[in-house]
This record gives sequence, structure tokens and C-alpha cells, in this order.
Amino acid sequence: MADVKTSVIRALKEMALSLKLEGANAFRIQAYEQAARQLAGVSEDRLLELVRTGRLTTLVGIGPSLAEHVTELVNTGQLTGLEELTERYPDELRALVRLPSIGPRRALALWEALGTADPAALVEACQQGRVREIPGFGRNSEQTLLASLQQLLGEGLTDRRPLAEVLPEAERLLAYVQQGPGVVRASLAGSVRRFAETVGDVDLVASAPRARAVLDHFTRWPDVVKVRGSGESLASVILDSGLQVDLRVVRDADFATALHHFTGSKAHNVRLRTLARRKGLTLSEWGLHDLKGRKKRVTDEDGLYALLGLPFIPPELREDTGEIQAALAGDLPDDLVTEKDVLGIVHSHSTWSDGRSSLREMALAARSLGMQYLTVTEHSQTAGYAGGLTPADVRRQWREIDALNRELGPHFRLLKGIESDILEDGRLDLPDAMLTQLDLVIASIHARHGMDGARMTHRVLTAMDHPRMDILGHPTGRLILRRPPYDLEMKRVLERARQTGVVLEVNGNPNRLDLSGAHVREAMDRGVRLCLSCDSHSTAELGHLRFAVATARRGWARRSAVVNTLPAADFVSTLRGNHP
Ligand code: DGT
Ligand code: CA
Ligand code: CA
Ligand code: ZN
Repeated sequence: MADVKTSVIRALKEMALSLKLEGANAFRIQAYEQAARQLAGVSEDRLLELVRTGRLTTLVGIGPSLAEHVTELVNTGQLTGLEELTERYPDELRALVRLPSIGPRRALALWEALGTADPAALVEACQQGRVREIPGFGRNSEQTLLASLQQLLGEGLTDRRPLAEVLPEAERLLAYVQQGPGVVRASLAGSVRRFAETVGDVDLVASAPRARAVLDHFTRWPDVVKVRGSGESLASVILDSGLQVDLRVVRDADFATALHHFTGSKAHNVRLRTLARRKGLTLSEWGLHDLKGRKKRVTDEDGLYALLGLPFIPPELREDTGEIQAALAGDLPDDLVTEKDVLGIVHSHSTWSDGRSSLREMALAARSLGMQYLTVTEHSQTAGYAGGLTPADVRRQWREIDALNRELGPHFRLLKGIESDILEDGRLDLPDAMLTQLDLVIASIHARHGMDGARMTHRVLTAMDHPRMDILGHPTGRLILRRPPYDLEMKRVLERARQTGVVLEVNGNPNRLDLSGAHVREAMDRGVRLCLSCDSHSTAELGHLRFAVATARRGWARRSAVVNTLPAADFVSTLRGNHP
């Protein structure tokens, strides 16, 4: 009976929520909420004693009528009227009211207008723009609602995390599995291998003659706190970080098809299976078979795609967004950008503004990564909270840049730039006389995110029209799982980028990934150019490049569309060629 208190508190909270939906008197609602809070601070034994002796009203905030309700709850487990109220409003509606971005009135408005409170259905309604039509909503609140619904859904399933939070641990675990007894091959699979923005769990696939021995090795990894399941060929564990990891071990002859299957996405697999069937083959977790059930020999994923009449489709593209049709038609990009193509680090901060490494440390680190240049793009003066530089500071910084270039050149160069704030009216944050002296100008929004769509779009387009604007930094402003994009008409931004030659950033900060893969794809369709940037605030964050590259690949970006695949001089002159 240790749970009486918990269920009493839960009932009181449910009552408060139901009364909110009823539009009841605020004092009545508060009485229930306050009682729930009070009881949370009282032990179970003490609660039972107060009920027995009729002294509940000695607790602050519990009056005679609530004392009666609590007594009823403790004695009968029921609360008069609660059940009736609970039945009137479905659980999904109750979950909706609890979202921080939405109150009971708007939850009800949604429920009534759309006839459902199912979060997945609401996500779809947001995506179709049907929510903004409902009185009390607009584009902005539709976006906010969408973000919190997606979070709700994610948490409901597995508690998704940004990929970058998971990847280092996943890679350490992969290295450990590779050392397992008899392991021939091992790889990351699932959403991690596809470089999805967020990850539910980590999947690994390995091949070895004896699966059991490898699985035992796997479950002995020191960070494993719980083994959820372990079978003939599969083990699933929880790490102390809360992360779930699944490992499948197969015979090496099955490795390629197993790796392919567990890389997904599910939608990609389903479409590929349909294609296989048309060729008289069946494709499954167990491999590729002909109609007589004979297994085809498949040694790697290249071979699997070849048997299906396709070129290799990289994991980042396997989302069933047309990649199989494009591959059949020979329309997949043949020069998909890779990390090796990138010659310069774009968008970096140092201790001159809000970075944690000195300019010299940043330069040395970039050079040791094999880069030919690093753009020095500190914040501008309006970004005072981020140590933004005044024009005088910028001039002083040039002296240090010149000295470092003499020291580290000629095969490595620091380029003089700035990350200018885009001010509220779309102006840039430095005088034109200085902007023209810089090698490159990134302009980004860092304040007043909440402007309505028309004004925000005007603000960004105005900045893009500035002849010294080279690159639009983190164009949508979204923070993964935390903040929805600005209210911005992306189609017009993309169109303006095409007209002016302004380059759109693919920001590799794993919390941003902005542009997203989907927007990169739209940019590619319109002939808009990209730069793959790190937005690094320390030498370690030069590693963000890999996320920028992966995000660009998820949007089918070609090397030829990426400006920082050019050597330094060409990079600067191609930016200068903007604004025809
Ligand atoms: P996640 O973990 O939610 O970030 O996303 P995934 O894609 O890693 O999904 P997960 O871990 O459930 O499964 C890994 C892969 O296994 C998935 O991408 C495709 C494959 N798979 C899982 N379940 C199914 C299924 O029911 N049908 C098919 N065709 N493939 C599946
Ligand atoms: Ca997974
Ligand atoms: Ca999984
Ligand atoms: Zn920045």
C-alpha cells in the first residue's frame, strides 16, 4: 500500500486538469493544485494519520472541502465527479493540455476544430497548415505546437536524442565490438548510420562464427547497466547514459544483407523489397532469395544494390524520398559531396568573441586537419552577449591575422570575415566601408526570433539584398528538439538566394543542422549554393564539419554546389561574384 499518496496526488491533478477543460473557476482549480503540492511534501504514514484523526485541515492550503475529497480518496480510492469528467475528455486531449506551449482553451479549440487530439494526427495537421486557420492560432503558434508535439511523440516512443550526443559513445562501442571473439566485420547501422538528426536507439551489426561469444562480450561493456534481452543472434542493452543499443551478430555470409536491413530506413527497405519482387527476388532480414528459396551470394551492399539493378545508394539517402526512383533513372548525384572535398573551415569563433580557443589554436587545429583555410568570423557588436566585435576590434584582429598568415602560410590562410547580426530592420551590423574590406561576410539572426512571418521574411530578404552579404548563417534558426524555425517563408529566401548568389549555410552544430537535409534538397533543386560550416567555438568543434557534410548529403548536395570545396582564392572570388 505504499502508493496511496501517489494515487491521491495524481487524482487531485487530474481533477484540476479536468476543471481547466471545463472552464471552472480559477480558485477551485488552484485549490486542487495546491493540495496536490502540499501532499507531495508529506509522508505516506503522516497522510494516513491525518486522515484517520480528521486533521487534514492543519496542512496549509487544505480547507474543509478538500480535506473531505482527500479523505474520500484515501478511504475509497475514488473522487466523486472525477470519473465523469475524465470520460468527457480523452487522454490525448489531457496530454495536449500539459504541453507548455498550449493552454486548455487552445487545446479545446484544436480538438473541436480537428475532431481529434491524437498527437500524430495533429502533427500532420500542422504540417498541412491546417492549424494556423483555427481561431487563436497563427503560423508562429502552429510551428511551436508542431515542435512540442514532435517532442511529445519522440519522448513517448524512446526519448530521442540529437545524433551528435550519441555518436561518440556509439563509435566507442563499435570499436569494442570489433575486438569481440572472432568478429570479422562490424558496423553501425540504423538511424545513426544514416546520420538522422535525432536517434531513438543505436543499432550495430557484426559478423562472427559464434554469435553467442560476441553477444556475451558486448553485454560486458562497462557502461551497460541493464541487459534488456539477449537471444541467439541479438542482444539489447541500456547504457548508464540511458541509451539503448541493439547488436545483431550474423555469419559473415549474411553480413551485407543484415547490415543493409538494419540500416533502414524501414521505408527505404519496403520500397526496395517491392522492386526486388518485380525481379523475382525476395529481400528480407534473412537475405536475398530467388523464387525457389535459394539464397543469393551477397558480399557487400554494393553487390546487393547491383543485384537489384541499382547503383550503391549511400546510407544518408535511404529515407524513401525518391532515391530509389532516381537511382533507377540514373539521376542520383554522381558527385555527392564528401568530407574530403571540403578544403576550408567556414564560420568559426575564437576568444576574440565567444570562442574558447585562441585564434592561433584554431588555425593550427584547422591546418592539422588538412584544411587550406579557416574563416575568422567573430560576432559583431550588436551581439554584446557573445563578445561581439566593434569595427575597431575587427581592425585590431586583422593585425593578428596578418601575423599568423605570415607564420602559417603560404599553404594555409586565415580569411578575414565577420558573422554580422542581421538587425531588426534587415541592416547589417558594420559600416559598408568595413564590409567591403572583408574576405567574407556571414550574416545571421541572433535576436528577435519571434517576429511574425511577413516581417521576418522581409528582414532576411533585406539583408540578402546587401551587396556585401555572402552567406546566410543558420538560415532557419531552429534548435533540434528545442526551438522551432523562425516564421520565415523559405521559398522566398531560396528564390532570393538564387537571384543574388547569396550562399546558404549548412550549419554543422549538431543542435542546429540548419539548413536541414530537406531544405538542402530544395536549395539543390533551385541551383542555390551552399557552404558546409562548423560554427566552431573551440578546436574540438571543428569536428562539426562531419555533421554539416552528412546533412548536405541527406539533401543530395553535389560537390559543385558547395563553395568551400574551392581553394581559398577561388572561394573568396566566387563569393565576390555574387549580386550580379
Ligand atoms: P531510430 O532508432 O528510431 O532512430 O530509427 P532506426 O531507423 O534506427 O529504427 P530501428 O532502430 O527501429 O530499426 C533499425 C532498422 O531496422 C530500421 O531502420 C529498418 C530495420 N527495421 C526495423 N523494423 C523493421 C520493420 O518492421 N520492417 C522493415 N522493413 N525494416 C525494419
Ligand atoms: Ca535505431
Ligand atoms: Ca533498434
Ligand atoms: Zn556563429
